[in-house]
Amino acid sequence: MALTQERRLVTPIPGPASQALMARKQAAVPTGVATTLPVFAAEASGGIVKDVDGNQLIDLGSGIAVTTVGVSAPRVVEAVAAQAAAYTHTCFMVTPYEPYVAVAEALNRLTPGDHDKRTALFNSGAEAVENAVKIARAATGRQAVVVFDHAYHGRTNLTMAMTAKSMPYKHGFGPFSPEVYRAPMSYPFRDGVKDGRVAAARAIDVIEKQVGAANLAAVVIEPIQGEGGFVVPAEGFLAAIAQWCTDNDVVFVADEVQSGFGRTGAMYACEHEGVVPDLVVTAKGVADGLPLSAVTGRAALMDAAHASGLGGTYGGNPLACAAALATIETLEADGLVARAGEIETLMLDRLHRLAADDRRVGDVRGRGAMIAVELVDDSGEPDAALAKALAASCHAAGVIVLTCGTWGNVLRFLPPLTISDDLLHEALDVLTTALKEA
Ligand code: PLZ
Repeated sequence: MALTQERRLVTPIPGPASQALMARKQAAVPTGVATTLPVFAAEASGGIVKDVDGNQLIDLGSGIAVTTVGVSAPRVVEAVAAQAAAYTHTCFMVTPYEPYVAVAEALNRLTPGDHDKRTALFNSGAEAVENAVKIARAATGRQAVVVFDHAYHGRTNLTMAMTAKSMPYKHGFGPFSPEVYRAPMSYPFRDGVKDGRVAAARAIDVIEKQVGAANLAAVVIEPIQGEGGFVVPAEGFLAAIAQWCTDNDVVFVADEVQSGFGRTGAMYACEHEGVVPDLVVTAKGVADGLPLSAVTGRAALMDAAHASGLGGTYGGNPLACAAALATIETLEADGLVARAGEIETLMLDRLHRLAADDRRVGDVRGRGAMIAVELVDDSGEPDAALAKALAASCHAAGVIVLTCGTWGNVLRFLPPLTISDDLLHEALDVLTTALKEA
């Protein structure tokens, strides 16, 4: 790897070079575009991000679950460079090219289920979610969309409506797209319902009474919620919702933007529950940082949209497709999906021990390299201040961690699958110290 895989602080965080860049940012970039850390990146590889002052930070964020195969993975760098030299763009809607088709073939193979599938490519997660809704509406002739409490689906107008949390994602940005309805999520730590079928019955009752299956085009759900708090629904919840969709000719859409592509120790998180979605949305980890997203699904549904009904100038850009093919090769050749399982074992073991010693760690959850702790106060109420303080201590000590959750009280860990055990342990040592001192 290009950088020595070690945490090293040579200045306080942020150092002078980062501070100077932050001043330029403030003068050039609007306040709305905020940053988690006040440091600017200069270089990154493996589990390390090096900043412009020469500090080396342990990366437990992967750019929000994007650089799953390791930032600037060697095969990706090589493939993108070769593609850039051949052609950067022709527009697939004008003169198509083979890498797009190869990515579609790969996603048809890698997504759950062995039915006949088609894949359409886009740029961002939100754009792909929107297209999944368009396809479901075209296929069913219905308009309503059901999403869940704590959901996050993006920042475009339709996906803002689908996202649950007002601040910061929606506040002041309405009016929002109509025909979006919200059902109760299964959130075992908060709702106490450990039987997923019971939680599903509660959601289905809301859907049937407040929307009506005959009006409903799609149910869109994150198999493990991301921004909403790494909420893993109770076992059986996803399967029961999916079965209800099948029984009522409603399109079941899995938003696997954050949970997909090897992140959770399976190619897609819904595989842990044996669920086969009608449509799967992929983004983030699919192309190691190049903007690429996809909707993959049953051929009959995908073909419901009329010719030229789907597209976009950059969708399936050749550089992003080359990156995706190299990402897939890396995941498969290097056994990284299995590595996510090892990371889960290591992290859950350490974090469960932390929780046993400290009541403020109310819940430890997640799968693979998508793991979180939910922090609570003495009465079990969400403790956002503690999450914020812990994140700040980790950042100051050179560990990149992110927060999430409806109440902002969840610390989440999304390391690249190429990170070493040593770096993971060191990062967890930093967290343990931070908790003791908080
Ligand atoms: N669906 C499940 O996690 C993106 C958003 C960060 P885009 N999550 C990170 C932020 O604050 O903007 C996400 C997701 C799920 C959809 C999206 C949207 O993906 O590529 O950010 O549009």
